[in-house]
Amino acid sequence: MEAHNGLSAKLCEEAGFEAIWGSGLSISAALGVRDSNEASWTQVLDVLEFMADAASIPILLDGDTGYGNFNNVRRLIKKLEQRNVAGVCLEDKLFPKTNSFIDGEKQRLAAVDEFCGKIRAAKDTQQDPDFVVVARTEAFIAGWGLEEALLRATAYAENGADAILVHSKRKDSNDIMSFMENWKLDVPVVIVPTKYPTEPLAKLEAAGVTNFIFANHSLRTVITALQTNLRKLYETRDLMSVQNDIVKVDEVFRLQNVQELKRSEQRYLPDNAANTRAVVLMASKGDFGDLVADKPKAMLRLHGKPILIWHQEAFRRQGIVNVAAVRGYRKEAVNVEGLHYFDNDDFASTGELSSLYAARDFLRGDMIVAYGDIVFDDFILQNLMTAPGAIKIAVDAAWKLRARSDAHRDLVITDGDADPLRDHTCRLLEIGSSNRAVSQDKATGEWIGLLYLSAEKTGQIAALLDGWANKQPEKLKHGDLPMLLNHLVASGETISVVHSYGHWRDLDDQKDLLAAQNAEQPN
Ligand code: SPV
Ligand code: MG
Repeated sequence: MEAHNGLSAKLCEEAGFEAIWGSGLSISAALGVRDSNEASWTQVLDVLEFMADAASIPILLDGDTGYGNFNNVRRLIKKLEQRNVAGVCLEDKLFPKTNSFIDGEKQRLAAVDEFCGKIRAAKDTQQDPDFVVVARTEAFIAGWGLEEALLRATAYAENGADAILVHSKRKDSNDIMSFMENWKLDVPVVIVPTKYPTEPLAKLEAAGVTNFIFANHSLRTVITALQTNLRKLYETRDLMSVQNDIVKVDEVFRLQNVQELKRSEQRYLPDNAANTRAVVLMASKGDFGDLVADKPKAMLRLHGKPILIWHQEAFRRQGIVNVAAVRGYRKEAVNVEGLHYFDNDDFASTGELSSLYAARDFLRGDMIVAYGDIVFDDFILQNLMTAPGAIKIAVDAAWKLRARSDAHRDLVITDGDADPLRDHTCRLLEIGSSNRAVSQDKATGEWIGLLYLSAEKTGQIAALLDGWANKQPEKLKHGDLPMLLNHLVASGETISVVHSYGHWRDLDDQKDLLAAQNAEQPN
């Protein structure tokens, strides 16, 4: 059965056919060119490669005249074998060939001895003993008749052809039947009954034909379907006019074996971003005066968009679609679509850990925990996600260049020298929190407010917070994230510090917001 690309090859196999005809006519037509060697042989080879990858049944390439002399045939055979193509059919015409059904009688045939040399060259070149070389005679097509057909077929068989293809353009099978009556060699005969479709194959089989090629019926099916449906769509401008006549998109996915990719992603992409969740802590009011009279600061607009949407989009660009926000102050004004919401109604008297714990049900799997009042460039989050480590924080090594509102909050001390170029990741030793001051002299950077936790660490921290909720509620109530990080370091956890230089802002007050609005857009 004919195929002309990977998809049609796969459909041939699914329909049950035993082998594929890589038709020169169909491949060139599908490429939008004529069957006159307008597509180069390597362009045809590229199509064959897709076909061979898509189907596991054997493919017989319609190799036309072999695209040149014996030497071109040798290279063709080598390349076909490398691509797992099972065989080639060579025809005794002259390069550049013309399709047999176009002015066939005017077409010149190759000299018999020259063509026999091509067959021998092909057989001598093949490495796989199962590779098949079919010799096709166009004697009937070119108007020479039975005698020439038999003479040529015999010479080709004697020079090593594995099968003979006898082509005819009569509307009946008389050429073929007379050929079969006189064919005495033990070499199989293949036919292409395109022009005599009313002849029962059983009759030809009884006459000794062993192989039949349906040479262009996939392509012609596609053309019919396309012409019908495209016309309907053009005329009606209504997708429903073809809806019931076309396969569902899911069928396309099935043919592409999308499931296999999904399974493999699970196997080979352990840090699959699609499984990562993010939680944005945005419950507190902040020092924003009138600007936050009716909404929390995460809903303040920066370059036309609420800060919370900047977050949502930044996460989505890294493949994180499962995002939660913990609301508090003016929670009713937080209306960004597509987020999970949790509420810390005690926001005025509690700290960040209470907000994080408000999202307790969301705390599972790989997680990003983010402050709600920061904006950052994509690479900061990307580096945080891809750096090694189970607990990671994004830290700005250029912190001294920033005007900071707090003397030591979020300043980090690490075991490295904080040069992001030399020392991309090092370990956190200590971080400034509301209950711990760190020395500015020893600080190597400032935590940006992005924390990454592997699924295992998310689970452990959720359990730790459960314990505090039960036994030390005050700790949970007033603790901030740096305090949690210091606790983890003290209990022996490794927290990796992922450094960068600048390219982020925190928006602590109106001055920050104004500066951010006047600066370049993030990303
Ligand atoms: C082809 O399919 O390209 C063939 C068969 O060579 S035919 O078009 O009948 O010549
Ligand atoms: Mg052809």
